[in-house]
Amino acid sequence: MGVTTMNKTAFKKKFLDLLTEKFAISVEDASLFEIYTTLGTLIRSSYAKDWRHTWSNYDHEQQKQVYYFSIEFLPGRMMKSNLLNMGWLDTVQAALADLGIQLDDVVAQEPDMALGNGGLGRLASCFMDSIASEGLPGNGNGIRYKYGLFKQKFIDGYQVELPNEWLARGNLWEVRRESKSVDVYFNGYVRLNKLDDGTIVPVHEDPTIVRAVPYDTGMVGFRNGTVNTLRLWDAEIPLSEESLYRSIEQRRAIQDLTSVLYPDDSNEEGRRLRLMQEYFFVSAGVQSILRHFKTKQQKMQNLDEFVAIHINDTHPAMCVAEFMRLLLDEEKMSWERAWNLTVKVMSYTNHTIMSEALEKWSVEMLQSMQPRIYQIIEEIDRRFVEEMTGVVDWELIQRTRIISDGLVHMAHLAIIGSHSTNGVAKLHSDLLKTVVLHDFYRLYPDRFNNKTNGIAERRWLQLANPSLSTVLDKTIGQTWRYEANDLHLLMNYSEDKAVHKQLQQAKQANKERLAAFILQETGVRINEHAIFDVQIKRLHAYKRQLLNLLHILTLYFEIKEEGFTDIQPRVFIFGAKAAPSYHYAKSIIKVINEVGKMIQEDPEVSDKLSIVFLEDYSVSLAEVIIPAADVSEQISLASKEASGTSNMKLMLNGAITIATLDGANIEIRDAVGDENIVIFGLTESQVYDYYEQANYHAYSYYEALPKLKRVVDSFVDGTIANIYQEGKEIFDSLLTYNDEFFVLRDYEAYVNAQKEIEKAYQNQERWLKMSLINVANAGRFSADYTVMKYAEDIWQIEAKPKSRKA
Ligand code: DL6
Repeated sequence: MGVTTMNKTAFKKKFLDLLTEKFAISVEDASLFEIYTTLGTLIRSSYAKDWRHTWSNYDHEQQKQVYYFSIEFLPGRMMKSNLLNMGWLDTVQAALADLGIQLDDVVAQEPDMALGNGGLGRLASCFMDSIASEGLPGNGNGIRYKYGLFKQKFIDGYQVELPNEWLARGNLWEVRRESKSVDVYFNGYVRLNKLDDGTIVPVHEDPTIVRAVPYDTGMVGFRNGTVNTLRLWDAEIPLSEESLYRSIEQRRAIQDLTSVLYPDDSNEEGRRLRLMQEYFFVSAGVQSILRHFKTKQQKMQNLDEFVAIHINDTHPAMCVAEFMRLLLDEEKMSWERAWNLTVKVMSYTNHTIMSEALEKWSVEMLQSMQPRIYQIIEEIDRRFVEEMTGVVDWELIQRTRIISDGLVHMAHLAIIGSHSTNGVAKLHSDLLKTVVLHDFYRLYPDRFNNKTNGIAERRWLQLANPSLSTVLDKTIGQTWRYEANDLHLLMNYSEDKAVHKQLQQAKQANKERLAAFILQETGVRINEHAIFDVQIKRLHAYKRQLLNLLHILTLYFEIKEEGFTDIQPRVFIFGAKAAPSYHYAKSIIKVINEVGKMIQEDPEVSDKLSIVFLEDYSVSLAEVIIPAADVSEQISLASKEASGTSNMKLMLNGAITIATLDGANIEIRDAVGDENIVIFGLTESQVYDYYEQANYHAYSYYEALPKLKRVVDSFVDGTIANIYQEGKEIFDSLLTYNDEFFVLRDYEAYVNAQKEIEKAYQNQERWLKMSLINVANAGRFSADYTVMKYAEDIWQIEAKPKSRKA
C-alpha cells in the first residue's frame, strides 16, 4: 500500500494543496470541518486504488466471498481507524500538530455512524474491520438509514429521543453507485402463468417497485492493502416509474422505507415498515450478488464455490427465500437443485435466547407484502413437513416447522435453509442445543456450532487507549498491535512493580481524561481517585442495571442511616439507551437519574458516592469511558446474555469484571482465573431449576433481608423525590410480578461481591496485578481470531497469502 510510505512533508503538501483546491482557503482560516473534509477526502482517495484492486483481485483469482447481511452496523467514527489501518496515524498527527491542529479536534467533527442499537451492530462492524485486516474476501450488506439510532437527551431525568441526522453534512466515506441499483418488488399479487410445455411461470402483478441504490464504503484492512466493501442500500423512486408514484404520500412512503433504524414495532405500522426494510435489503443484496456472479462466466450450479451468505440474527432470514426465488424464477433451476445450493450458501448466527427477539411475522402481513416470497416459504415448509413425516414424531415437526399458528417463524426459516447455526459464546451455544433450539439440534446436530464473539482490539486499545498502548510497547514490544495473543507476553511482568506503576499511571491519566469530559458535559466534578465502576450496554431488564442501582442505594443507606464512613469512594458510570417503546427500561433510567441527583445534593454522601449517567451512549463515548474503567459490571441474569462484548473491551483495558456466569463472562473467567475476576449469583442451571420447579418467591428475599427491604421500599416511600410512577412500576415488577430476572435473589451475593471488589481495590498491589492479568489474557477475544474461525469452519473462504500482513 503506497500509503504507508507517506512522510510528513509529503503529507503536508498534499493536504495543503487539497485544502486550497477544495475550499480556496489557508490552513489558518480553515474551520475544523473544512480540515476534516479535506483530510477525509485525502484518506479516501489514497485507499481508492487498493479498494479497486481488492475488488478486481477477488474476481481475477476467482475467490469465494462472504456477504455478511446485517440490519445493523455500528462503526462509530472511521477517520482515526482508517488512519491507523493505513499506517498513517502517527505521521498525520505530527504533521497536523506542526500546522497547529490537534488531530483529535478534527476527528471529533465526524458524526458517529450509528446504524445499530448495540452489541449486534457493533459486532458486525468489528467483523468488517477484522475480515479486511485478515485479508479475507468479505463484504457487508445492510441499510443506509437516513437517521441513525436516536440521540438521547435527559430532560428532568427522563430519556427523550431526538433525531440523529448523521448525514446532515454529508458522508465522506461513501460512494453512491447508481449503476448498481436494483428494483425491489412489494405488494400486488402473483399470477402463475402456465406455459404450453406445462411449466409454471410466476408473474408479480401490480407491484410497488422501489429502486434500491447502493452506497459503498471502503473497509480498510490493517496495513495489508485490502479494502473490502460495506454496501448499504437506500430506497428511491424508480426513474421509469416516476409517473406512477406521483402523490406526495406515495413518494414519501418509498423514501421513508430507509428513514429510521428499527421503526417502533409496538404498533402494526411500525412492524410493517420493519418487515419491508428486511425484505428490501435482503432482496437488493441477493440480487446484486447474483448479478455479479453472472459476470464471472461460471456455471450457476457451482455458485456455492464462490458465494457464502451470512444471516446475522433473524432479520435477514428472508435471504433463504429470496435466493430460492431468484434461482427458481429467474434462473429456471429445479427446486431440488436450488434448495441444495441455498443450504450450502447460507449460514446463520443466533444472538439471543430472548423469545421476543426471535422474530415471527404474521402470515397475513408477509403474504400481502411479499406474495411470491410467501409462496416459496410455504413450499419450503410443506417440503420440510413431508421430509420429516415418518422420520420424527409429529409434535416435533409441528414445533419446528416454519409456518404455524398463523405465524412465520424466521429463526426456523434460517436454520432449515442453511448449513450452519452458531451461538456467540460457549454457554449460549450450549443453551441453543439443549434448550432454546433443542428440537432443531435433534434434527440437524451437525449444523450447530459455537463462535465466541470478538472485538476490534485495534479500536478498543490502540485507538481508545494510547496511554496503555505506550506502556505495552515499552514492556512487551509492538507485536501485540497486529497479533493480539502477544498481549500474553505481559504475564512475564505480573509481579513487576515498575510495570504495575506504569499501568496505574496510564489508568489514572484515562480517569482524569474522563473526569474532564464529565465536567464539560454535565457540569459535575467527580473524584478522580474514586473507583470508576462502569455499566455500559443497552438498557434492558435482563441486563439488570436495577441490581446495580440496588447496590448503590445500599451504600447510600449505609452511610446515611447506619453511619458507615469506611467506604471506598466510587463513581458509578452508566451509559445506556432504552428502546423508545420500552416503558420499564425508561423508568429505570429515570430512577437512576433521580437517585444520582439525590446523592449529588447530599453533602454527607456526595464525597463518597456519585452516579454519572452519560447521555447518548455511542461508540465514541465508549472510547472515552472504557479506558478509564476500574470495574466492569457484567451482571445479567445467568443464561440471558448471549455473549456480551463490553465485557471483553473493558477487560482489555484493565478493568476487573464483577460478573454472573453468563455469556462470554465464563470464558473471561477461564482466561484470567478465579482470583482475577469476581463471580457471584445464580448459575444458569439454578435459573432453569427455578423455572422447572416454579418455586421462586421474590417476596421472601424482600422480607428476609432488612437492607434489601429498605432499598426496595425507597422506590415508593418518598425517599427518592420525583419518581412516583416509575418507582411504583419497579417496585411492582419486583414484588407483585415476582421479579422476572431474579434481582432480589442475587442481591445479597452481589453486595458481597462488591465488598470483595472494594477489598481488592484497597490492596493496590493485588489490584494492579489482577488488572495486568486481565489485559494479558484479553488477546483471545480479538475479532481477528473469531472471523478466521468463521472463515474456516462456516464460510470456507481464504485469504490469499499475498494479501496477508507481514
Ligand atoms: O452477539 C452480539 C451481541 C451479544 O454480545 C449480546 O449478548 C446480545 O444481546 C446481542 N443480541 C442482540 C439481538 N437482539 N436482542 N436482544 O442484539 O448480540
